[in-house]
Amino acid sequence: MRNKITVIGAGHVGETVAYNCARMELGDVVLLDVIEGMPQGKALDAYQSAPIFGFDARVHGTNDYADTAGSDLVVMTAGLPRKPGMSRDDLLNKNTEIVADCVRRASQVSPDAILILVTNPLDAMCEVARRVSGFPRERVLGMAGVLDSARMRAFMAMELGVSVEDTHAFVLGGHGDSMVPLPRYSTVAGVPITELLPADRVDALVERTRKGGGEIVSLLKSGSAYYAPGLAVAEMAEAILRDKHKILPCATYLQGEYGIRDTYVGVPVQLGRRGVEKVFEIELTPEERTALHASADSVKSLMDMLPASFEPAMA
Ligand code: TXD
Repeated sequence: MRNKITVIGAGHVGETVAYNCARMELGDVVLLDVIEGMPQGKALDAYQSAPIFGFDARVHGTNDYADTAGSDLVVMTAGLPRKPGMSRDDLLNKNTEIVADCVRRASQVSPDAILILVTNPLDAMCEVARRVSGFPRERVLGMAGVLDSARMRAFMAMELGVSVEDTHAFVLGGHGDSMVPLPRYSTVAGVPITELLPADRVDALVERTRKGGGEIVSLLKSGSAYYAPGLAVAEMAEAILRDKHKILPCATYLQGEYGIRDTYVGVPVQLGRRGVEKVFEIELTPEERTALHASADSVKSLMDMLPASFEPAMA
């Protein structure tokens, strides 16, 4: 039997997630949005590419949560994107309302699903979903590190003129300006970039990675990035649904790892059919550790602004 994947929010990121999951034959996809007709139209268009591409996965558009029942994976992309000059945190209040409502409805009809959050501010939205769904931390995680690492890899390939396939990058921390790219763990064919580039070029790469989302927002003028974000989610979905035990940086609820507790923050985790199977604690220098803690503190201050209690999904 095929997996069932629900994507909530059929905007730029949602449609890209849905299309890539179908194209990769990860399962049948249900694309849901509040706007009537729009998810149905996009789903039909996506499915009409199946005969050309040659993938066997249905794509179904809907406005009704009943159609999402029994999903193995629910990807949450609904919410407002940033406008130029806005920080991800400026989206907190409106997107908290949207995410709480969507996760409540989705988790009621798919109580065994794994939830991947995409909506910004990412780490705080993961916490909203965890509290509303009541799911264990293994089944509520967020996409940011895969995208931020891909951005860093793209910048490394551009800077060094090498194949993107030879690059590997690690970006930890919250999905915001305080994220922590780790040049020591970022390599080209296994060689750290700190040995390949002068310090000022490494610093420039780190800075461009931190501001990678904002760079696209200001170029686009309206909306934010979606090709790389959509594919980053599909990579996580594949690791989970194909039980690959793949190690990827994901927003995860830490319970003492890295000396951080009760906060979502991006760290390397192993993803498989049960969701987050293991949190990896990699060796950090005192400076890297301080930066990770500062990033976790900024996530925590945002989490403190969330409503004290949410109506749980099973109420
Ligand atoms: O790395 C990351 N985590 C991110 C996050 C990378 C890129 C985008 N990131 C965030 O994802 C972005 O800041 C936004 O918060 C979300 C979605 O971004 P997208 O670019 O897809 O926004 P769109 O195109 O505006 O789409 C949002 C859709 C739109 O179709 C709305 O009608 C729908 O969300 N929406 C809803 N659907 C269902 N239910 C409700 N309540 C609802 N409200 C809005």
